[in-house]
Amino acid sequence: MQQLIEKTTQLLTTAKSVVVFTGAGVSKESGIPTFRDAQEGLWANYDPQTLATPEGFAANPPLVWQWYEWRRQKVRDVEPNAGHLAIAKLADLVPSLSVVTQNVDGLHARAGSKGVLELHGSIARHFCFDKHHQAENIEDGLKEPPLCHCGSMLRPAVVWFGESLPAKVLDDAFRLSKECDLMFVVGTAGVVYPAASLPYIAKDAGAKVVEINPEPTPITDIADVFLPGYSGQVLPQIVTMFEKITGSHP
Ligand code: BV8
Repeated sequence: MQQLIEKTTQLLTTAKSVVVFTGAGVSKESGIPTFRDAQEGLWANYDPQTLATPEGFAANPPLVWQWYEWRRQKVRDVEPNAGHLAIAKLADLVPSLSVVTQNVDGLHARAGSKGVLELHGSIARHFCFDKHHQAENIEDGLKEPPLCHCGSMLRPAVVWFGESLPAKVLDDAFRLSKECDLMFVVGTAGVVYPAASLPYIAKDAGAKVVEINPEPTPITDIADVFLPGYSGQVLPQIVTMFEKITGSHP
């Protein structure tokens, strides 16, 4: 692993523009279960891929609302982990670094990362089902969706399966992936599209790809470096090594 960390750090020393593309795995060590983990407790017999859909919500608004309420509470109860913090710190050490995440938990921003591109929206924001009117200050602990001033049910401002990603965010993510010379792919199974296409776009545009994941994924085939480990352990080692060889330790 040490040599792989060194190889990664060498790539960082020459990188002008870095993209860090993350999935649920980067929040695992904060205590947020990933999509691949069996759902916990009372949600054990529900499949996220049916709950996280407009059809799932329309079929049972209270159930889907309570699922998100449970997840929102979980996110509130946890802290960003050493992986999130290392990504935020790395942004101060390289010429340019952008975070593009599939996660809806807001932990990158809470760790200090700026301008995070949230491809799949945010569990902390809401809009109404019919018109996407924004809604603020939603009461905690509700058992069913409150109504918008227009009468439509409120829902979390996340991208559900079968829904389009926010066009501007996706365009920015495509542009950054084409322009970067180094992309970190951290904690994603790489199966949900169009997000999962970003590492391939970066690679095709000539970027180096470094993947951090305890398991290989489809993206491992195109990775220049595969670091088989937990992001909360590997990322801080990369930052420490980078500071050491560049003498950028403040
Ligand atoms: C779209 C927000 C079309 C919600 C999410 C059939 C019908 C309908 C659609 C499709 C279909 N077939 C394909 C599609 C497209 C579909 C898709 O890709 N499906 C997949 C499942 C095949 N995509 C969509 O529907 C997208 N929209 O295509 O629109 C369209 C086009 C034009 C016009 C109109 C419509 C929308 C997809 C977004 C869905 N929303 N989230 C919510 O959160 O509730 S996706 C959600 O799941 C996450 O955001 C994330 O993207 C994904 C989970 O993936 P990962 O992040 O990779 O997490 P996962 O648990 O899978 O893996 C964790 C990884 O971490 C593992 O590899 C593990 O080894 C690793 N790990 C674990 N611990 C650690 C670690 N790594 C590092 N450190 C650790 N400690």
